[in-house]
Amino acid sequence: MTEPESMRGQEEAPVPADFRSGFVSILGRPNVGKSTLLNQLLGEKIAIVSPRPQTTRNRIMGIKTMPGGQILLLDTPGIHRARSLLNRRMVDVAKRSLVDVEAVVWVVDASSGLRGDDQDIAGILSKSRHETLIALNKIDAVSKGRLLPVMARLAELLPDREIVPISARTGENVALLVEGMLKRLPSGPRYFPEDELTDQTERFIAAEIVREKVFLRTRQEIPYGTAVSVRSFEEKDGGALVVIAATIHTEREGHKPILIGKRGAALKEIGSEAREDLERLLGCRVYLELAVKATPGWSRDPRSLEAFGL
Ligand SMILES: Nc1nc2c(ncn2[C@@H]2O[C@H](COP(=O)(O)OP(=O)(O)OP(=O)(O)O)[C@@H](O)[C@H]2O)c(=O)[nH]1
Ligand SMILES: [Mg+2]
Repeated sequence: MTEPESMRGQEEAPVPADFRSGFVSILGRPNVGKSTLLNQLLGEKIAIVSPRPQTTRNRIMGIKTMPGGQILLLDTPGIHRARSLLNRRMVDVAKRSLVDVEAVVWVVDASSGLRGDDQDIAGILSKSRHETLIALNKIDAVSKGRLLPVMARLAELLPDREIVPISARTGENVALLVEGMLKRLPSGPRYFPEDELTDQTERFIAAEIVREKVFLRTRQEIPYGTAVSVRSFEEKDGGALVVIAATIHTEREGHKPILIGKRGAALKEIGSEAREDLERLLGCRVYLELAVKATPGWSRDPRSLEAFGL
């Protein structure tokens, strides 16, 4: 999602003297709403979201530019006690995101309360030098009375940090969170052009959107055994059409017929839902061709993981 280098920075407004900028990592255990928060902060959906834990597998940067500053937001995979190679890598990605960031937003889920993984994260953050803000998320789903004990427990786990109760879904109090982040950033330049939203390529986002639809439509171990690669991504008709060919890889041969469905019905639905999202994001017509391929054991094989960008 970038413009050509030569177009950058040409007609940009000058940066005021008190402009602030820097990296903020969005951390938390799986499923607390980190990606929903990133999308809400940007006002655009660039990170995939699902009701299942461990949806996000990569570090995704979102760029929020305001008159007073530019926040480089890092959405990260959920931190948990991982066993599998894939999940251990995901957790490493999240932990590594702490290197070189100026501040951290720790997202916790008010609707489920605090869990063991939250305690582990509090442990990590209590030892880190980072300025930390706590986003107590999903307040739209709980009564005020239930927030207080969670806030008290948070203050025990990680004393003296600002807690901002928010709803990443509705946007309630998210502006307050932005203020808190900005306050914690040093003065600095505008690193990216104002209209740039992410460092992810359109190709990567296309693969992710297909994976989101698989996560939304499949159950049990199937979504976790799925990876998506984009075979080709071509602009046609002077940019009026994008033709994308992608492959959904399954961990097992037996998962293939489930993803394809009766006479291809399941795959067709995944394809048309993904196409609608892609058309909205790319602002043009999209032709999406999907194939399903069994790549047994990919999630345990370091080379396959690398090939999938994991
Ligand atoms: N009610 C409510 N649901 C939310 C809110 N924020 C996120 N959710 C839901 O929580 C689920 C998980 O959201 P994600 O944004 O994918 O969570 P995540 O922390 O990125 O999860 P991983 O990528 O798996 O670590 C989805 O079903 C979201 O719709 C919120 O503010 N209120
Ligand atoms: Mg996520």
